[in-house]
Amino acid sequence: SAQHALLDVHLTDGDADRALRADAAAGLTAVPKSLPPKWFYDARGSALFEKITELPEYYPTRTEAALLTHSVDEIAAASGAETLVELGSGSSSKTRLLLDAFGRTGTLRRYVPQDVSESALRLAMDALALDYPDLELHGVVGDFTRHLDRLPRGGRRMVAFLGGTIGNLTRDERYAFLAQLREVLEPGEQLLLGTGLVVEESVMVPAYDDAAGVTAEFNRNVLHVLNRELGADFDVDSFAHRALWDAENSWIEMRLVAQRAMTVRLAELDLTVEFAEGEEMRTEISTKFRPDGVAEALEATGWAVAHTWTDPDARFALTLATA
Ligand code: AVJ
Repeated sequence: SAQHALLDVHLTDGDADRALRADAAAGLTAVPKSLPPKWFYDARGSALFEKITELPEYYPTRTEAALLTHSVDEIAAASGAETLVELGSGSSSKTRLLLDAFGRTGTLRRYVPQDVSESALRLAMDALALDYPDLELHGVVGDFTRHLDRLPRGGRRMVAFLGGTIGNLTRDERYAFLAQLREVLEPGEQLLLGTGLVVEESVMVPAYDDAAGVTAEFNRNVLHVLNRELGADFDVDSFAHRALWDAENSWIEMRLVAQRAMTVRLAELDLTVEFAEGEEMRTEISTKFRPDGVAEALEATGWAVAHTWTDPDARFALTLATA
């Protein structure tokens, strides 16, 4: 394991299991039914998401990566941070772009990756320890919606929240998240926020409904997770994938559509749920922003926008804000 590396664990397998039970019980008994997107990401779901990022239709990941490649030296120079915190650190390619740029400006001392998966975090930290021997590593296993107050303090921090993941939150959840993050930081510390922007519907919808059907498999994977973890008996292939643009809410919504009437038993919850033929269950929202919408949310929650970088097609934005 990585030398000189610290790892704080605020989230155990038992915590995750309790949260899944609570989310499934609430979501499957609600009208309409829904499930939170965080349960897509078991090992298979994470692998399917990696495949999604390579699809021709799924532009957000490669757009953000190109934008970051192009702007990372400006970001590091504008930031001057001593500690880089990354929320949902998952894959490390974006991390390395940032670490290399901060290496050129010479201010960075410490990297604090935060993720829900302890195993993923350990693997990422071991690899980083080899390639960045002078960098202090301090991993945090936790949920960014619940454990922001446990982020290690000290060394002027920049918190990176990339990938457009903030789009998975509703407006209320987003404002609460931004306000809480602002609260736990010291004045002058920073946030680097990645957000998907509103573009043509004909570009956005296929990104969530690809021709090869990878996103459909990713969407249905949440039912495999419930079958395995909660002893459920979802007939996974009897649910169809649907993606739509909700203009009023400015989000892409993914749903699973029951192809026939079904009775599903969740043994571990002692719960039986009925699906009508054609019934739709929401599994994800992915909010897309107008550029001033990002600034508005930040300013309303106590942040000052320092700079915004956008790709040439205005599909994605990186915003640096100061607490
Ligand atoms: C990783 C959450 C940013 O919302 O675009 C990809 C997840 N869902 N295809 C997104 C996702 C369907 C993705 N995020």
